[in-house]
Amino acid sequence: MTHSPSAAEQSHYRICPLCEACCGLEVRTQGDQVISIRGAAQDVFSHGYICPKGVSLKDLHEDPDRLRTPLIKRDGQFIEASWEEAFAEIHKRLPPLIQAHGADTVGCIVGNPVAHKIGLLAYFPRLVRAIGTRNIFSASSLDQIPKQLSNGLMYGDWNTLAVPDIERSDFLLMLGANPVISNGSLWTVPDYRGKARAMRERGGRIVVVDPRRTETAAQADLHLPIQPGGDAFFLLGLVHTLFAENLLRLGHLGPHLAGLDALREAVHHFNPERMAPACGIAAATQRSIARELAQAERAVVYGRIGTCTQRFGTVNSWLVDVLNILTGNLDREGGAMFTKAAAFAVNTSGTPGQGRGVITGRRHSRVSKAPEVFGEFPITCLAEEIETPGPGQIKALICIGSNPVLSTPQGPRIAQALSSLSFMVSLDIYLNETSRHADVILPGLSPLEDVHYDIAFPQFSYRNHARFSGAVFPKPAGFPEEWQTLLHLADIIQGKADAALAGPEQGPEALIDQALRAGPYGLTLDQVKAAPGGIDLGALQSRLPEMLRTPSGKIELAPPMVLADLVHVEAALADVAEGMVLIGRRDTRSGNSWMHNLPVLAKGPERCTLLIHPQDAARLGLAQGALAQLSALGTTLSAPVDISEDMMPGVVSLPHGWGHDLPGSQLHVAARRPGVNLNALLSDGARDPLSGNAVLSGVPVQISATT
Ligand SMILES: Nc1nc2c(c(=O)[nH]1)N[C@H]1C(S)=C(S)[C@@H](COP(=O)(O)OP(=O)(O)OC[C@H]3O[C@@H](n4cnc5c(=O)[nH]c(N)nc54)[C@H](O)[C@@H]3O)O[C@H]1N2
Ligand SMILES: Nc1nc2c(c(=O)[nH]1)N[C@H]1C(S)=C(S)[C@@H](COP(=O)(O)OP(=O)(O)OC[C@H]3O[C@@H](n4cnc5c(=O)[nH]c(N)nc54)[C@H](O)[C@@H]3O)O[C@H]1N2
Ligand code: SF4
Ligand SMILES: [Mo]
Repeated sequence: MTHSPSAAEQSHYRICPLCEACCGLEVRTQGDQVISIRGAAQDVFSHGYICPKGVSLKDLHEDPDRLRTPLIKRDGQFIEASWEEAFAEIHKRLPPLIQAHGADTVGCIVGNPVAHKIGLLAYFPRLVRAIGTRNIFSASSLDQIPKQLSNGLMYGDWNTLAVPDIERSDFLLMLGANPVISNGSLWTVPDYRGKARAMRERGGRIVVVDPRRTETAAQADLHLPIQPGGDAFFLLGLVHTLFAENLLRLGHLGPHLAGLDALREAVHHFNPERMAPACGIAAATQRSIARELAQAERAVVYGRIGTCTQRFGTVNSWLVDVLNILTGNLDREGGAMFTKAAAFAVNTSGTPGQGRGVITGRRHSRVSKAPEVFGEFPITCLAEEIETPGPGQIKALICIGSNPVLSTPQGPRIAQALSSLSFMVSLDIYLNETSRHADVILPGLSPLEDVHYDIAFPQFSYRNHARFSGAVFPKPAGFPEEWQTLLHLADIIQGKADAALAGPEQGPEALIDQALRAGPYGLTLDQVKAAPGGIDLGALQSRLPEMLRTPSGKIELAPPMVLADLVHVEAALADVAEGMVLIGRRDTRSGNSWMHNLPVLAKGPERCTLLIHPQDAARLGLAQGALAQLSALGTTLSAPVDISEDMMPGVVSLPHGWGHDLPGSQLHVAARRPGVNLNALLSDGARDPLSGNAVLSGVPVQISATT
């Protein structure tokens, strides 16, 4: 990189792609150097908020380990290649496999960064269509798919998710989320901490339900520790109380509901006394929270990943919305409200108030027979689909911005399976734990070389907005954008390997402009580009019934598939947890598995530590800083002990996304403090059968002192 001190300093506006808060940043540059990154004060949505990850975009841009050319593996070694050579290698090896074994022989995995990149999110479906494979997997089944399923069944669209209208709310009940650290999820809310503080200053109350007294719980009015996996019982205790004590306040929702009687009947047996031992929250507390929720002027329940990554993830996600509905807080100021995104939302297109709804199980995975949900199979089925011979076996893989070796239960088994593939392509910016298994790696651009418009997150935002950011730096000559790479791969598969790369008329800017024009505000991309810091489209507004897309045109309060699972909730009441259980954790300076190579984030104390309550530590003879051994499913890992009163007794916490000591990766900073891979201890057979989501929390583990 050349430093040009004579060049003038310039200021650029960039929307951060590193988490769901989608903050606007001000990037100051001089020549081809980044001088500083700050929150953009003029951003109409984030108003200057930034976290340390936003600052790390400089390190990411400059990271010498970030790939700047395609790599091809020859005799087990990666060598740098031109784009032509890389595409030629794919052309030589992938289409013959499809011809020999059929389209399903190609698996596709799509990871978290794809949701933050318009060039990947809007274009990967075209690649998938070109291949015609059923074997699609994504990080969604490690994360939010239960919420998408429950809301799809209730409101008719996978992305119709109500979010807390925090700026006008008096009471927030939050489960399984830690937005002070995560910066929010399925709720795009930059500076949650500031908004929560403002809410409390005007007399609002926040209650956090979490096995750990998290940073979010510490800043709330009340923390209720819950037995991991116990949310269904707690939430059912609340719903039961609302019916039993006649606390229903349906208000404006009444005419739009279907299934109220079926719901009442279904929860009849789940009284708080029976729920208390299973969730660890006393019956009296369940009742008082239910009353508080019903009686608050404007209240909202919000549940996030901790409620999804459980056996009853879909039931939990449904119960959260049920509570908002029964207390009249859905689609109401200060409650749980639906956004009206400026572009790309299903719930602003087609016929208002009615639609086809969602269905699952149109096909089933070959080995476990898991139903397809939202067009995907559970990512925890990936290894078995590669390992198991027979028609439809996955022999080739296209991995787009995903690191399943670290992010998915039984990651080491996945690594083994990947090494048995006939051919693998990774679209990734690093040579890491997963892409080291590829035969060809096709890199993406630095986020500072890319245009940005969020497709997904304006559909879950605390306020309506339209924002676009252009590239800060020109992209390197000859380097395709990721959407061009995807379209070219589609061409190769369709026998058009000689086609030129697609031009701008097929690119994201044309797509955004079309979507904005067709959207509910009739905007154009030029208008959005011309507005410094984006266009504010106002506070959320009531949208019922126009946003519904169910066949009935009603909110389905009692989806049969979900009600049927209550039999299993009932049966699980008898399962008394014995021994220690493991939960995960996020850190301010992490982003799942891939940001540990950025110096500004890697500095500071060791983060891959085992949090344990003092009583448990004493009983197990574990001292602060000593190495503990954690064992499950025949695997043993060691991690330094961090004794903490914040943990619930009987529960320990280890963060995910670590384990950067695998041979063949090229992550020099991360390798210095690799940590251990939590997912090596988790079962890939444990799923919510409705949504296919993996169970990542409340997993039994044996802990001992290292001898
Ligand atoms: N035990 C446990 N496991 C978990 C979780 C948990 O809470 N506990 N959380 C889960 C959740 S919520 C998620 S979303 C998943 C994430 O799971 P994944 O999506 O599989 O994992 P990431 O760590 O986000 O890895 C992203 C990959 O994309 C690459 N990448 C980054 N930027 C770009 C880019 O611009 N272009 C391209 N092509 N590639 C890029 C990175 O190098 C990395 O290889 O992890 C899940 N795993
Ligand atoms: N700094 C940072 N930010 C991130 C990420 C990151 O890795 N680092 N990842 C991003 C991604 S991909 C996502 S999906 C979001 C997730 O955003 P959040 O949903 O806010 O995720 P977490 O911080 O993992 O919070 C989940 C909480 O659930 C708790 N929990 C665990 N088990 C249970 C249970 O059984 N019941 C209940 N009630 N709680 C439980 C955990 O203790 C934890 O505090 O964060 C995003 N933001
Ligand atoms: S909170 Fe999220 S979007 Fe905002 S600067 Fe940090 S990583 Fe980027
Ligand atoms: Mo996620």
